[in-house]
Amino acid sequence: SAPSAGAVHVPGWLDTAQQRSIVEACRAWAIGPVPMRSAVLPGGHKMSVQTVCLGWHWQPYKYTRTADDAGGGRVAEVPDWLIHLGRDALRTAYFAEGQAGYAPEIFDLEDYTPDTALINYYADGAHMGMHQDKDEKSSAPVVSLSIGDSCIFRFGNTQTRTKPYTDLELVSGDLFVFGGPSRFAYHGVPKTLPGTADPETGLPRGRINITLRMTGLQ
Ligand code: MD5
Ligand code: FE
Repeated sequence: SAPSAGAVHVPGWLDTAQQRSIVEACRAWAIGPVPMRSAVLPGGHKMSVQTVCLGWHWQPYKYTRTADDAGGGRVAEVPDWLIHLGRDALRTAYFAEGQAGYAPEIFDLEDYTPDTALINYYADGAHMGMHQDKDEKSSAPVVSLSIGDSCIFRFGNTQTRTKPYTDLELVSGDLFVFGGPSRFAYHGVPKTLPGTADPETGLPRGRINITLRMTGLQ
């Protein structure tokens, strides 16, 4: 089936108050126990996006419990409120009344227990090249939350990092769930749109994206 079968975009899912409290939590996580950093790719290129991780520490291209590339500390746990927010996101995207009816083989929502969250911060000019998320050993959906500046999100296909792809705008408060065939599709963020953030969220500049994932690791 089409890669878009399990991909559901829910514009404006988070209200301003929810976004504000998430931004506040991100400000604390960005400081420690493992500080936010730009990961360095095997070829030596430093990513323009800055990342702080919960549960597991992601580095190109693996998950570890301790941050061997950022001081060696153990990352903070994924808080229960964020796990519950992830389940709410799936409920909205896949099970809500009037939803197009992608019937995930997956589960029982209670089986959705994201054990890692990657928090990406895009300062002005930051971007993310086309890639697949395949460091996880689970095919459970990825929940993506966007706060701050809008961005152009490039949603591709499972075969190549090039066309066909669709460019769409992700706005502060938007939820995107990537399950089913879309879970392993190529995607990227060619650019953010500086100056589009609403300061009421507590993030006057830049873009935060949080992804909740099940790693399938022990
Ligand atoms: C972001 N982050 O906006 C994006 C949102 C990353 C990353 O790409 O790896 O940190 S995640 C979007 C995503 C996940 C899994 C599948 C697909 C998209 N997809 O099929 O398009 O910072
Ligand atoms: Fe990704």
